[in-house]
Formats: sequence, structure tokens, C-alpha cells
Amino acid sequence: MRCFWGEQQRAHSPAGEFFNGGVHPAAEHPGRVDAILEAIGTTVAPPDLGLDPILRVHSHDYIEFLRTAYDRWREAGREGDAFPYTFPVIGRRPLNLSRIDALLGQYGFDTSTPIAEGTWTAAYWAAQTALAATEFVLGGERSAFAVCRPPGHHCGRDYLGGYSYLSNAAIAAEHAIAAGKKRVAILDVDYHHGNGTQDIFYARADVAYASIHAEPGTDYPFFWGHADETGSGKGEGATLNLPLPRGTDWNGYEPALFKALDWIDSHEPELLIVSYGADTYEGDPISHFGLRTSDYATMAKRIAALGLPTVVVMEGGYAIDALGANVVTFLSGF
Ligand code: SP5
Ligand code: ZN
Repeated sequence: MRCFWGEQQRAHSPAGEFFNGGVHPAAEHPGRVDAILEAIGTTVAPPDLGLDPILRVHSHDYIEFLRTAYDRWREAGREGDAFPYTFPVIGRRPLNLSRIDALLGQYGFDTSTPIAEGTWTAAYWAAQTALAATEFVLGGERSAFAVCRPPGHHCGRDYLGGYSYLSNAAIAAEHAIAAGKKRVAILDVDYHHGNGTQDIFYARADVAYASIHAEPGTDYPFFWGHADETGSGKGEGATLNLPLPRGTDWNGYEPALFKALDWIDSHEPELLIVSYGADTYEGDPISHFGLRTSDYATMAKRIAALGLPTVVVMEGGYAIDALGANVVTFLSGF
């Protein structure tokens, strides 16, 4: 499968993330792509399609924030990576605040997603990588893989979170719609619910979103991904959430996958985008499913049986020793 990757994506290298009352080494680090690139071999660098396709998904003010936040953080005299500490949980509205600490809270929902020196550059090129893979498939190819990093499925139109800054999968989907596709489906198989992708398309009928993920009652992102979230307005029925308990192995996973695939098929999409996270792996350090490396070949074979042009976008996956094998095994199933 043709694989796209931009070296600029290495530039994001936050020192740590904050959870459980302390700072821990960042799980989403550049070593992840070393493991993936070594396993997949040749990659193609994406061209620069500019900001326009990104602005189909994200708001201007959010993009302006993301581009400038690190510099503003340093100008405020701070050391290290930019972290928020106050969040507008009640009555979030577009106040025109200027202090960087207010902005960090306004545009972020967790403390796992710091803005470091190269964050904007890397996120920008991750989006370009997703766009290049999408262009390749729109050009008539059966499938392509975008080695996106940082990942994207937790961030929304105007907020970051869950190691995600730009919504690579949503940017790919909107690019396909702008190119004339009438209906697109996104299948999200990362261990965590893709709350950002869901949010972006929640009221839309033309982009169907299906996710299989850890029960949010026990796992991040907690507040989204519950089975009763099915879309709103014109998008009612165009969101499907299939939460599974911790400990789920392939025997428990496969029926949910079949359900999601049947559901996607019934929406008659012209293009499929897969948000692929390898953090469903049994050895993942921050997750609790029990999939084995060989299961990813079966997973991909089932997805490929839909017979749809498919763009695979990388999301999470933190077991570095097995990450390359998990990705390659998944891609081999197409
Ligand atoms: C793209 C993606 O997979 N994002 C996941 C973000 C999860 N952040 C959660 C941080 C808290 C992790 N708790 C780990 C406990 C380890 N013992
Ligand atoms: Zn994940």
C-alpha cells in the first residue's frame, strides 16, 4: 500500500503529559514513527496544499491560536511546553481574551496535550499527509496509508486534546466531499473514542462516523463515546458508538466490527476513512484490550471486504516494540 509521511511531523516532541497528579513522559513521541517507518519501508512526502483544506474543518481563531500559542507562551516568560490550567466548563463562549493561560483553557480540554515548539509544524504536516493519501485515493487508487503524527481524532473544530491538534481524518473527509464525493464514512478503531471526529460531523448526514472503543465509563475520554450518542438534527443516525469493556479480545471485538461494517455499508459511502489506532493491542501501555498482532490482518480483511476506496489514517498506538509489526500486519490485510 502506498504510504505517505512528512519528516516535518517529527518536530512535535513534548517533554511530558500531566495525568494522575503528575507529569509523565509523553506516550505520543517521535519514536512511534521510527518504529512504523522501519516496518513499512518506502514512503512518499506530501505536497503542501496550504491552509484552505484545514480551514474546512477548523475555525480561523483556533488555527491562529495553534500557530502562535508556543511563541506567546515563551513571550509570557514561561519555560518548557505550554499547558492549560483553567477550563471554561460552564458557558464556554468566544470571549476575546488575550492572556495565553486563558487561551490554553479555552482551546483545550485536557492536560495531556501540551503545545511544544514544533507542535504546529508537525500537526500541519500530519494534515498534509492525510490530504496526500486522500488525493491518491481520489485519483482512482484502491487505498493509501497516511502516517499521521500527531494523531487527530480527539480534537474538534476549535479545540485540542488527547494528543490531537488537527483532525487529520476530518480534514481528509472534507477534502473528499469538496472533490465531489456525496457520502463518506469514517471507521474509528483506535482504543479511545474519537470524540473530536464525532463532534465535527455530529449534525451531518453526509459523513457517517462509526467507532469501536473502550467503554468511556472506564476510559478516556470519559464524556463521549457512549452508545446513546447517535447524532443530531440532519445527522441523527449518522453516528454509531460501540463501546466495549476492558479486556476485550478478538472474540469480543469481531462482532462489533461486523456490526460497524454493516452499518457503514447501509450508509452507502463512496469513500472510507479508517482512523487506525494500534492501542487496542494487548501490550499497549496505556490501554486495556487484548488484540494480538495477527488480529490486525483479520480486521483489515473484514474492512477491505466492504470494497470501498480506503484512506487509512494513523491515530494512537504506544507499544513501541510491537507498533511496526501491528501497522504492517494491518496494512497487509488490504
Ligand atoms: C490518539 C490517542 O490514542 N490518544 C489517547 C489519549 C489518552 N490520554 C490519556 C492520558 C491518561 C493515561 N493514563 C495512563 C495510565 C497508565 N498506567
Ligand atoms: Zn487511542
